[in-house]
Amino acid sequence: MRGKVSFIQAEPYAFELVPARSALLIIDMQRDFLEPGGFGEMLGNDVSQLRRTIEPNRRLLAAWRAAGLMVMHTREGHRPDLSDLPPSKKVRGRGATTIGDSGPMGRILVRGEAGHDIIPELYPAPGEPVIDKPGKGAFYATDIHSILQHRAISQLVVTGVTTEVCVHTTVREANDRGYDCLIPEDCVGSYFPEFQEMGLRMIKAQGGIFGWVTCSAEIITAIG
Ligand code: C5J
Repeated sequence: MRGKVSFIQAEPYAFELVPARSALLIIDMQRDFLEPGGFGEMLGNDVSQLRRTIEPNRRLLAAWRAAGLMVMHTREGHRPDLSDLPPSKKVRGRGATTIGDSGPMGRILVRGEAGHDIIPELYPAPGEPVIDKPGKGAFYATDIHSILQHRAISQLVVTGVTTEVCVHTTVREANDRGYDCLIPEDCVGSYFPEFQEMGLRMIKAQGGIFGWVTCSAEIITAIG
């Protein structure tokens, strides 16, 4: 038995949501990526491009929680001793300040530091698993797949930042492992508007090669 099915308007075609088999996966809504004065802004990025996703995510998260469905969060970051940081990632970008160095909100992308934590608006509730991932994808070097399998989850609503990096990598990893991924476009963000647009187009191209794209209001209506 699949349980109740809700049809959600999406591209390239309607998504058959089975709430009992679905998890909301919120990617890397961390202070260093989103907050003014954080690492993202220090690198010259326009954080307003990401901050516009906060309110839609907040509404979707509230509806998802009210429906009693599974929620998971991820954070990109590394151990304080940086032993899980590939040397290639440490030097990438040739910046003066890189991962592990002191930044505006503590050591950059290091677990336990203020900037590494999730923004207060979307803070995980007790019982919601938080996946600490050293890479861009949520499935690389984490236990997320086991956790989802134990809960018989086969569909993921994926939100968060950034669209073309950690959201995309996660959706591709999930797709290859057999999960159906639905992406509400107002709940994912990129510092670069052109990457936001192309990132979403890539997901739904060729009959939904990596997944489906919708908006959060459609999901909220379906689970209400
Ligand atoms: C994420 C990044 N979360 N852009 N990280 O997308 O480095």
